[in-house]
Amino acid sequence: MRKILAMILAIAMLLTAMVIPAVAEETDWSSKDKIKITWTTYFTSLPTEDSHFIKFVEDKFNVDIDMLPIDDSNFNEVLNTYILGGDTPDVIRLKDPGQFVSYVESGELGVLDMDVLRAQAPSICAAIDGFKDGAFWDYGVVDGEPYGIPAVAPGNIYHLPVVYNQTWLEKLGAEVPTTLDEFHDLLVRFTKEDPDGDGADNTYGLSSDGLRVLWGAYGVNPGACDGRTDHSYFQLIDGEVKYAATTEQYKEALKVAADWYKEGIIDPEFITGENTGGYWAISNSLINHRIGMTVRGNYYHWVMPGAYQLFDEEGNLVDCDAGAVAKEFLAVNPDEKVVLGQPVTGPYGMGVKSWNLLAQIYCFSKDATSNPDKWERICAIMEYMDHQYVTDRALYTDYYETLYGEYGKYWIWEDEEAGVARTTAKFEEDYPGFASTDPWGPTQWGPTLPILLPTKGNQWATSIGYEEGGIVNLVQFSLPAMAENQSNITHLKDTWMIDFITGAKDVDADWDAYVAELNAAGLDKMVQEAVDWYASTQAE
Ligand SMILES: [Ca+2]
Repeated sequence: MRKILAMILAIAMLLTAMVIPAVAEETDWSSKDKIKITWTTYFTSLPTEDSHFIKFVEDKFNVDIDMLPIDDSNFNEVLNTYILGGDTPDVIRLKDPGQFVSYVESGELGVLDMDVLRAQAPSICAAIDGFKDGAFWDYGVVDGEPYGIPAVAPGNIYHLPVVYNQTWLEKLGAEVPTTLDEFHDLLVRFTKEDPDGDGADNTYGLSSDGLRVLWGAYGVNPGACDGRTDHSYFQLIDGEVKYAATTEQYKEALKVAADWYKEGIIDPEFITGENTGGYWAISNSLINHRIGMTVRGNYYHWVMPGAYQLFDEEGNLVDCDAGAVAKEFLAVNPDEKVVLGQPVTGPYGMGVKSWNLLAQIYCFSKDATSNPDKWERICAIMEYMDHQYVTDRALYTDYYETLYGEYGKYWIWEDEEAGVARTTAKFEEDYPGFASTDPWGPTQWGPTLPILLPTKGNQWATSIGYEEGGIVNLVQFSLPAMAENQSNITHLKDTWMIDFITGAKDVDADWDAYVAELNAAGLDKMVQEAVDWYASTQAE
């Protein structure tokens, strides 16, 4: 008996010894000097100094947090005044990553000690390492030196939705297309076979946003021609940095678009775009039966009611509601449905635009990075507060239990099996102003991570293959020449796109004039800058 007990104890000790290195080392911060840290975060109105989250961070990490009063609406301008006044905040959640390189070049930011970051913020580093082979670290590197931590908007892992009017498909006895030829055939049928059944010749295949499927089948995203969200798309093509809208692939695709226009399957109103007002993700052209498909918004905007199920507060599985745009569609067409398809396969593979994944860059004052005590503390705080984004169940649960308290009051499992929590109706009632706008305080202290929490909605998007086939912008923030010229260049690009498609210009005969006009407006400078930036991120 004793022997067995001794053996069990020995095994238990062995197990303990094996487990210890895997658990993050707990530092007793109270034994260290108290330090003051100026921090910036997301809020729309100022949190109180003794808000729940600020107090928590101050107590746990033995720091005095000065949360700077820079609200989101004029963040860039106010941040600038701090920096110009010599008061660079210690922790900068840089809302416009386009400012990052110029801040580095004017000497305002500190170089990160990556060894300390890796030791104190293992979850953050592991998440960035594990996403696209760590490629996003490059956004924080200037001339081979690390100055920033990329914050990723993980929902943008899913490409833009390829939306079809399912009721029209059913009426025509057609399937969701998978090749460019099938896609074209369907557009012809949407145009010629009266899919809305009103007896009038008043429908088209697609409009400006739907053309993204054609561009994607040629491997590029030159943007829709309504210009609003498609500035400066750069892609790595055959190892070279290219501006998408001057590539040979785009030129080839434009010829197809011009043919389609002649054929009458593109809505002539594509020139002004599909959204005639209201919420940005709405395609009025699709909702109002002008066209049969679109590529607009995000997948969750178009989810039909009951597409998947999720848990309510009592833990019962219930049908999901319609997404924001699906709701508008159903209000006009209560007996119809939309369905989400994939990009189609064409001459250069398949793909469709993804929104930028780079949301912000976290960067730091020289004082923060050169003072080892301060840098260590900042890294540890970001790590702890970022446990809200991780899939490690123990860290994630600890975060909720420690910060939101007793289970059931302010937080519950949205899906316990999947490990996704959410706040309760009681929480929304007690703290009605999202995140930092109330005595609860700011919840965002470190970069959002490229980890997609398996919410029921995200599980559904993954199940329909929406993580695959996105065309990603290589330069996800604006460099200086880009910032200066891109509005004008995008406008020219859009005007020429319309002229090429409608036949006002000829793709072969006028292509050189098009490229020359963009270059005269600064495109060549912008491309060179992108090439140089990309090379600088590759330097050791
Ligand atoms: Ca009709």
